[in-house]
Amino acid sequence: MNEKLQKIKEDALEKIRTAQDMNALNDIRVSVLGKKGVLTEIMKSMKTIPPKDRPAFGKLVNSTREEIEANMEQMKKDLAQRARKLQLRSEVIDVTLPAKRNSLGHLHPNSIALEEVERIFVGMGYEVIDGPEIEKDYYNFEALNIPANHPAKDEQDTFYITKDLLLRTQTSGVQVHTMEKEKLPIRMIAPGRVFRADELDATHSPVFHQIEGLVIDKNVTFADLKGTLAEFARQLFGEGTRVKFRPHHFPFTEPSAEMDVTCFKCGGKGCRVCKGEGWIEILGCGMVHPHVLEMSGIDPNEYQGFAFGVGLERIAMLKYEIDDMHNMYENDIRFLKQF
Ligand code: 2NM
Repeated sequence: MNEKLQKIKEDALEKIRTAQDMNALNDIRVSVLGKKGVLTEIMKSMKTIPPKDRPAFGKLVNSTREEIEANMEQMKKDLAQRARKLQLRSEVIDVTLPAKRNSLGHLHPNSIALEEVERIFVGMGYEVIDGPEIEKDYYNFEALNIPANHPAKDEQDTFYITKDLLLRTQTSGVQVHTMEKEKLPIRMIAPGRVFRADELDATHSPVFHQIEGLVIDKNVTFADLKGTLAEFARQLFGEGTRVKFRPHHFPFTEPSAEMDVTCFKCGGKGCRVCKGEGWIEILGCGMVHPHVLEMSGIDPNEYQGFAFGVGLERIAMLKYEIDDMHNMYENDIRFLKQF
């Protein structure tokens, strides 16, 4: 009997020692200590041994049970610890690894330059106004005093959709809509995409951007135009920038001029940016032609205005020293990232 007990104990301890998880341990508990377990069964065979040996045998069964239970308890703790270790190892995070970089894209030089120009004019009290890219011939040409036989109206230069509809070649149509609709005075700029039937080369593109400005008020003179545009040039190209106006011709302004600025790179000595000239042509401007005011319902005897037009690509390419127009339309991220 004692040997049988010894064998049960050794079997049980060996099974406990090699148990792989809690389930295995539980199976051992049932098969050894459970109601029908081997240790319980052996207690029931107590009556087959002589009465005088029974207390000693009972003691031995109890101590065996206690030893098995203690081993089981210890193994339970070991298994729990082992499981926790495995879990921690599988969840390890290397906090010294570099973070993943998100690629954020980049503003186009046109967008950077436009924000700058808008900031300057909004700071002087101008409104930024949008308009349609498809215009009636009237708003793109006729209302701007551009006659039917003007070379700009040639099909070689303008994308016509129908006889009367076209892709705007300048944003002046927006100014005409504003003069027709809005109350006076007006202080506005109209930035936007414009279209010309050009091939893309180093300095031309069939699609480009213009910012045109318009001021209409009582007693507006050419001095207001000069002061405004000189201040614009100083804010855009730097405090030391000087400006000069050369007589020019536009059908929609009289008198008309082109404005040059001293080269922001060399200060006027002559360099690569200004092609040795010291001066850079930056915009066209003039006093709004009385006929243009009249056609939009404004009395030129009561109100006068000045207007100007700037090429956005030209400004951006000058400021960021970009020498080929192709770069402005390819949107190569390696190019865009530089500004
Ligand atoms: C330019 C040059 C000079 C201009 C004129 C007008 C309007 F609608 F008010 F008559 N808008 N923009 C203008 C004047 C545009 O671009 C070189």
